[in-house]
Amino acid sequence: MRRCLHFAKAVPRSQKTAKGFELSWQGTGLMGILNLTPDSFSDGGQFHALGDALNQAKRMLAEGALIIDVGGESSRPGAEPVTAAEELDRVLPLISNLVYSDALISIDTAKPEVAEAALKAGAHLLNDITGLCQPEMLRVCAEQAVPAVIMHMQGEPRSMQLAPQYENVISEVFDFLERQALAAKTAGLPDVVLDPGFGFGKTLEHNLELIRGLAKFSDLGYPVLVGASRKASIHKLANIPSPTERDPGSIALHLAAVREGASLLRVHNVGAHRQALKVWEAIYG
Ligand code: HH2
Repeated sequence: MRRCLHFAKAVPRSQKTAKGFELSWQGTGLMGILNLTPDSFSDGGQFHALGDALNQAKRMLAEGALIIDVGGESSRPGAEPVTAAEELDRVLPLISNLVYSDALISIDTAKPEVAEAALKAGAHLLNDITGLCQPEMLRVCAEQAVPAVIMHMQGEPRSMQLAPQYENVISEVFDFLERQALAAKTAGLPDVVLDPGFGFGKTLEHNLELIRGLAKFSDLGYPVLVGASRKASIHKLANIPSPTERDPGSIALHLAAVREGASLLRVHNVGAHRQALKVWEAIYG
């Protein structure tokens, strides 16, 4: 399980090394979700005002978030795409303010032009649900010298949950992540994080299989991130229609992921996860 990430330049809380800068963390790192969208499935519309978004970022940092993941476009199943201009209008004011804190900021976008502008405004890494498949994304990250989260998705958000199909979900996701990590290295990115993409073109059984088989992903030598927070699988398993009431199920999925090698979790409720992880880590170390 890798618990550090390499950067080409100094980022908050990083240490200088012979090759650049390294951010390392104890236990499991939490990436706090901050969506500046009207339609995200759980926090949509909640942080529209800049003040509310900043307060939420501060709150997540105080609760122990390692990274704040800023997003301006929902990727929930069936979500309608937004233009790059609209997405930038949503995310840039927050990023421009957050750079004055000691937050490590990731930009959650599938658009190279949004990534480029957000990174220039001060975001420290890219979170790409399209897994760096667009050559432009590789170029942007290489030019800005930032690491990226490579996430696996089958299809695209509008239709990905209609009929997801795999012969072997673990090996297909593994092969994709291995290929894209190599592409990132070849393009010159300082580092990557690998994410199997819980809920992105996957049935409930595919999602559970990926969590059970997650240990294999650590073999690639990169930090592994899982983002199951409040997702529909929890409703399918425990009959909880309201996403905001799915934190207990999120924590259960995430602790299983940590047991199988995840060192980063993407979550809505940072405080609740921190509490659960403290207890869990006291038992398993
Ligand atoms: N999930 C979502 C968005 N971005 N990024 C990564 N790396 N991994 C994930 O699992 C992931 C992600 C979807 O969740 P959310 O941002 O809460 O909702 P929405 O897409 O509706 O804004």
